[in-house]
Amino acid sequence: MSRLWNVAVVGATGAVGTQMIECLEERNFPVGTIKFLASGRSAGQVLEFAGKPVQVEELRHDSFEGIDIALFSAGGARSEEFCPSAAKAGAVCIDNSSAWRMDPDVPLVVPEVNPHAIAGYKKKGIIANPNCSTIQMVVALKPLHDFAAIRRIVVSTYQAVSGTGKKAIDELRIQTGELLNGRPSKNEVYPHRIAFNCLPQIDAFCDNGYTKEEMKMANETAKIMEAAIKTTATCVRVPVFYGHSESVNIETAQKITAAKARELLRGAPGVELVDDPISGDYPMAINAAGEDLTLVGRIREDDSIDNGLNLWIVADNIRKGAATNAVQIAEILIAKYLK
Ligand code: NAP
Ligand code: 12T
Repeated sequence: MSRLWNVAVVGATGAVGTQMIECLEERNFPVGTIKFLASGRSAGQVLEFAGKPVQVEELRHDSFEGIDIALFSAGGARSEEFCPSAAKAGAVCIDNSSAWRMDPDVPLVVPEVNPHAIAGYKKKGIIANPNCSTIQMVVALKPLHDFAAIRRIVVSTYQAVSGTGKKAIDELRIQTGELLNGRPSKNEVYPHRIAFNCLPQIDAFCDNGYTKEEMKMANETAKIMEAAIKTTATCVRVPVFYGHSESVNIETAQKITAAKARELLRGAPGVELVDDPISGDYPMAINAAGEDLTLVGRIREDDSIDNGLNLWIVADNIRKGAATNAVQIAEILIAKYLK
C-alpha cells in the first residue's frame, strides 16, 4: 500500500477550512491521521472526516508533533506565529494567508502555472497559496503569456463575500433578509452595507491609495508568472456569496487574436472556455460556484491599443481560490517531493 500522510487543518471550522476538509475527502487524499485545529472557542466541537467523528483541538505550538502536512487558513496572524513551529516539528505548511506570500524563501504556487516552484519548500518548510483573485487570473493568463508575453494587466474584480469568511456570509444573508422585509440593516464585518451595494474596498488601504488586495494581485502575479508583468487592479466587493468575477485587459508583446486566444484556452489546464455570448454562454459566478475550473469568456480584441485583449474570468474563490489549490499543491508535494 502506498504511504499515508498525517494532516492538520488549521482553521478547520472556517469557510476555507471546511472546504479544505471536503476537498481532502473528495480527492481521496491519502490521509493517515487527521487533526482539526481552531481557536479555543471551537475546541471540543465535533466535525467529521470520511464518515468518522473528529474533535476540534485548540491550536498550540505543540500541535504539530507527527504531522506531515499542515494546511493553514486561520488568518495571517496565526500563520505568522504558528507556521514556524509546525515546520520545526517537521510538517510542511501550505498557507492560505497573505503572511508568507512575498517572502523570497517561500514558494507561491498555482499548480497549473509554476508547479516547479514547490521545490523551494525546503528553505522554510512553508509553501504559500496565492490570493484567490490572483489564482484564477493567472490560471487563465498563463497559456496566453506562453504564446505572447504579457506586458501589462488592467483588472477590476467583482468579489464574493465568502472571501472574507463565515461572518461575512452571514452578514450578506441577514442584511438581505432584513432589507427585503423593510427593516433596517446593520453592518459589522464590512465598513458599509454590502446587500444591494458594491464596495470599492477589499482589505485595508495602503499609502499609495490602492488597497492591500489590489497590491496582492500586482505583486503575486509577477512572482507566480516569474515575469516583469505590470498589473493595476481595482478590487470590488459585490453582493454575491460564492465566485469571484474579473474583467481583465492585457497588453501583450505580440498580437493575440481573439480566435487564437480561444484556441490557446480551449482545454488549457484548469480552464473551461465558456465563450458563446450570442447563445448566452459566458462565465458567471452561479456556474463557477462548487466547481474547480476557472471559467473564461467574453474574449475580444481591444482595438484601443496594438496588442490588447479583454477577458471575463470567473472561479469559485473558496475552492480553486483557496482550498482546491492548496490540496493540489499537497498532491504534488507528496507525489514528487516527500518520500
Ligand atoms: P473564517 O470563516 O472567519 O474562519 C477563520 C478560521 O480561523 C476559523 O476556523 C477560526 O476558528 C480560526 N481562528 C480564528 N482565530 C484563531 C485563533 N486565535 N487561533 C486558532 N484559530 C483561529 O475565515 P476564512 O474565510 O476561512 O479564512 C481564513 C483565512 O484563510 C483568512 O484569514 C485568510 O488568511 C485565508 N484566506 C485565503 C484566501 C485566499 O485567497 N487564498 C481566501 C480566503 C481566506 P474559530 O471557529 O474557533 O474561531
Ligand atoms: N481580505 O488571502 O476579504 O489575502 O475577500 C483573501 C480574501 C484577504 C487573502 C477577502 C482578504 C485574502 C480576502
